[in-house]
Amino acid sequence: MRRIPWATGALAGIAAACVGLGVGELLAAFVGTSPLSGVSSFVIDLTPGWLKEFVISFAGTADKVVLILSLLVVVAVTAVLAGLLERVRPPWGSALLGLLAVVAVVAVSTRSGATPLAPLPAVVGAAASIVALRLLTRRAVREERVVDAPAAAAGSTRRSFLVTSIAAAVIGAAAAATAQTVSLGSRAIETARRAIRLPQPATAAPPVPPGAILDVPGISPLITPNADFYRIDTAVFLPLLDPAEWTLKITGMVEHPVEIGYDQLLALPMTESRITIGCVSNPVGGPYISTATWLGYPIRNLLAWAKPLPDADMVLSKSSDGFTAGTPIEALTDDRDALLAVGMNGAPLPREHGFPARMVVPGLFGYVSATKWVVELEVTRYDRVQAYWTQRGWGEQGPVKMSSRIDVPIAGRKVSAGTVTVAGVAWEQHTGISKVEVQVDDGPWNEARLGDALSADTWRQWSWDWPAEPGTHTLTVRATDTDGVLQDTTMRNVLPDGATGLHAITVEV
Ligand SMILES: Nc1nc2c(c(=O)[nH]1)N[C@H]1C(S)=C(S)[C@@H](COP(=O)(O)O)O[C@H]1N2
Ligand SMILES: [Mo]
Repeated sequence: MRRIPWATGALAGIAAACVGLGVGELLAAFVGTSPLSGVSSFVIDLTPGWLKEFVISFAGTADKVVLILSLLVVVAVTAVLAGLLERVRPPWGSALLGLLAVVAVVAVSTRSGATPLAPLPAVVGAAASIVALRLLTRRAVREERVVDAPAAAAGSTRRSFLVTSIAAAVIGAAAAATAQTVSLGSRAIETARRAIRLPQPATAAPPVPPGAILDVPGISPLITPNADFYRIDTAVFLPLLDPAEWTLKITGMVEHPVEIGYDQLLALPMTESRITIGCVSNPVGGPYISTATWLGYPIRNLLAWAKPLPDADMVLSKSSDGFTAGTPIEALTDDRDALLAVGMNGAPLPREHGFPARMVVPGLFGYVSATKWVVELEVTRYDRVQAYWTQRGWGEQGPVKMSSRIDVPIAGRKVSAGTVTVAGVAWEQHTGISKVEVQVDDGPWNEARLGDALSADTWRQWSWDWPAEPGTHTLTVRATDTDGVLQDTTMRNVLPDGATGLHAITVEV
């Protein structure tokens, strides 16, 4: 067998390592631990104090960069060795790459809190690099054989090895770099988020009365845990906002533009309020509505500093990712708890719910009021500018619509005859619910038991014990608000300003 030139072997090794890094780091964006970050923190743990201090003394906060670069140099040298070995003594080059994988697996699995899937990206990445090394070496060998063939053919095949290996190296390295910057950034923000200590509220929400929570299995919890809170936004990648750099600006038709940073915001007297927010795209009976205990600063106070001009009628809130919402200025200046929120159920806002700060406005759909990752409030007028969803055909003002939902029994499920508890939630934020009724087939409306209201801004749980008789039945629910208005029974689609109609389910007894 003809031996391939040593430079060819080295290139094959580098390309194979890049492929492995790219596959491993990309996979780690979804599952397991990033091999590069796992090995970095492993190395940090093993590094003696004097060496750490030495690196920090000349590199400062770039110490992580120095570490990653050193690791990459080690990987590159090993990769070149692997390529050269594979050229003369296959499969010892592949074995050397396998050894790198073993180091990575040990590193990621010994991190505190490592899950069983933590080493998966390292293993899959190593496998990909070994396959790449073998394929590239085989192709190089094949090309050497045709070197004696007519010059044109030889040139084109050798070019094919070069093109393939350089392309593999570039794509692999780019994939690794992208995955790394995305996840390094998000890890840094998550670390900053975890370090935040939220202040105690100056105005606390009254405790939840025991009568507000109905003991029915399967009913929506009165306060939605953060992990279960519905999520709607246009963000493909979550915005990465560092609270140390974040500010909120109040601009536009104001006497005094205002700018406030995160620490300044946390130092203000905070209000705690339990508020239900919902999405205009929630179909009747749908899931896009949840309730949290929010901690934030009243937006009316911020606006009071800025002093809006008298002819302003809208506040255009802007997210760092370009989303905008247009909120009627009255809703932000009247006495409701329209908050610039920093806390959700006792924790700093989760990143997917707008960290470090978002708006929460009782009584309005999210798309006109609940801007996450908010960075600017521009005081303006509806006849001057349109917000994101309004430009796309949705209503301008977005007040919520009264609605009620059956959570249990689950639609289409079989239940046994006898007493069946029918239960769910009903809401009309900032007005409040006074009555919920359930109808079986075409029968009379039966008044449900209502959980105590927390406030006009939160949904209420309801339940009704149904003496269920065998057969297939339709259950329908309707609510009445505290003004005595009955829920709108007309079936309307979510576009342009929210669905109406009654939620009905069919169950088999
Ligand atoms: N930055 C930003 N904020 C946003 C949105 C968005 O797409 N981007 N969507 C809005 C919509 S349509 C809704 S219903 C609520 C949802 O908030 P949640 O994801 O915390 O439940 O956020 C609002 N705030
Ligand atoms: Mo929404």
